[in-house]
Amino acid sequence: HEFDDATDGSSDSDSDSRPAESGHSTEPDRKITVDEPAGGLTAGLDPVLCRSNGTWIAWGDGEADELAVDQNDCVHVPPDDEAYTLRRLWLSDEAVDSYYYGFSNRVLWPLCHGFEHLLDDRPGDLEWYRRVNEQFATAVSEHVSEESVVWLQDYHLGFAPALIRERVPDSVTIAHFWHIPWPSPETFDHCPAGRELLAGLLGNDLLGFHVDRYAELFVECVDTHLPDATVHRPTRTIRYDGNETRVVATPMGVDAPTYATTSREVDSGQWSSICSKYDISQSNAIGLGVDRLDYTKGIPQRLDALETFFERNRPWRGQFTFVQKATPSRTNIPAYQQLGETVRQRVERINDRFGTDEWQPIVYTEDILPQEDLCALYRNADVMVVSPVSDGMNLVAQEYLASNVDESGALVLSNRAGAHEMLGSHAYTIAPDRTDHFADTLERVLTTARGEKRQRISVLRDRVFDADLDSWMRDQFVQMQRLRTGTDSYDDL
Ligand code: GDG
Repeated sequence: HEFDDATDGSSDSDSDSRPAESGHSTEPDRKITVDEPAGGLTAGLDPVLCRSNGTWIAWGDGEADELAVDQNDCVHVPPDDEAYTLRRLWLSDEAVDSYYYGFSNRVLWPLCHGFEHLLDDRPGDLEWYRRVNEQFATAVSEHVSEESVVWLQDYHLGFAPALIRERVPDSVTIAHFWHIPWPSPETFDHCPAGRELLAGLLGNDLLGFHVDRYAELFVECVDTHLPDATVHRPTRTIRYDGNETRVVATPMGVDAPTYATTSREVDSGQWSSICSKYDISQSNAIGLGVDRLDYTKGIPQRLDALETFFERNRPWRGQFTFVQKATPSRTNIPAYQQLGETVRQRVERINDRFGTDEWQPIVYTEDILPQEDLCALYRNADVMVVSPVSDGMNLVAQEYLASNVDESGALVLSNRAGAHEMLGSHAYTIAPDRTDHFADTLERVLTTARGEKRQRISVLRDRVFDADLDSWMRDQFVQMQRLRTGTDSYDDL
């Protein structure tokens, strides 16, 4: 994969911002090497696929991927073991532009996050979305047997479940996880081919969302927009076109033990070199934001709150530094270019206004950090600020908690993140647009006694470890198994 590629049949949308994707690269001597993902869903799926000798169907990219595959566009993973098959699909530049940077990210992404005003339905994009979904469905049909389980990831494959259903035996189980929010029926009204999308998703046996609210809104949308569907609200079961779909909420977790271990391994030398690189050695307190540069993440709102904070809290000038790590993403879409400009200008303004020769209030970087450096920042940040305007879950909030092994930090969390349902009770809650309250909360966190903060973070860390990536995966597979056989045994799958 390239950096901004999330168009897998079974990869995750957070791969949008993960630098170390699984894939192939060519060394100067043209030797092909395998890049393993550092964490997240991609790494989590690896053992599941190894155990089931499964097939991972994913969009391939670049010369190295093409050189790695056999005549059936397949490659064995891991290379020396042949535990599972990675099947590559090849998309033309036009397909990528229209399917991925078009319908997926100029229509479905803004729509599902409630940014209807940014919807940009260009001619031809929908048709490419349809075609690529068909391409995935055909590839799936070439790899299934009677007993197969097909697991789809995310909004890039909204039409695929029904298309797969047409092509495979009835005994095949189809499940799908939708990683972003689901909109209200009123917002969904703006969706081009909205009925086709609902019908596509109702090809699934199981459809998962992060939180109850999204699952409920999906059922409401079907009720409103698909009169031929029979909806049973109490069990969130929908019958449509001869198929039955169960809609569930299963909040995704992170690989908490790995984050904690990596953080513990960060030594003081490594931390010192990060401090000198970002010039934060002198600060008494460090704030941190880690986001894809996306208009849903509420970065301008966070900067407004920081500006107000520094305006009101003179003594914290020179003492508190906020590190904002922003990863450029989907940069060929105008709304993203504009956001990038806004954010950079606003950082400059705040730094001009309050900065001195020795100190800058905001350290802004678009660097892509290795996992170890990210964990070092998570471990040492006194305040983590996660302030999206809309966010399916937000894994960064959970990664911070897992990595803050000394339990010395605090999480400021937007009430609009899916993660708020899981962590809201002990995080410091803010509403991203309420600048004054947001700034007050920052001040409150910085002045709260250590003991209180420790109590809060300790509860939150337990939650993140209890509901980690592994438990999320198990949950999905148990539900699939239940639908297939009426039993709960994950290991039978
Ligand atoms: C979508 C939904 C949902 C970022 N910079 C670096 C880096 N990252 C990693 C983080 C984290 C990931 O990127 C971002 O995940 P999020 O969950 O915050 O956001 P999205 O990309 O929007 O993901 C979201 C998610 O899917 C899963 O369902 O939670 O709501 O929008 O893992 O660590 N990783 C490294 N260096 C960086 O510089 N190594």
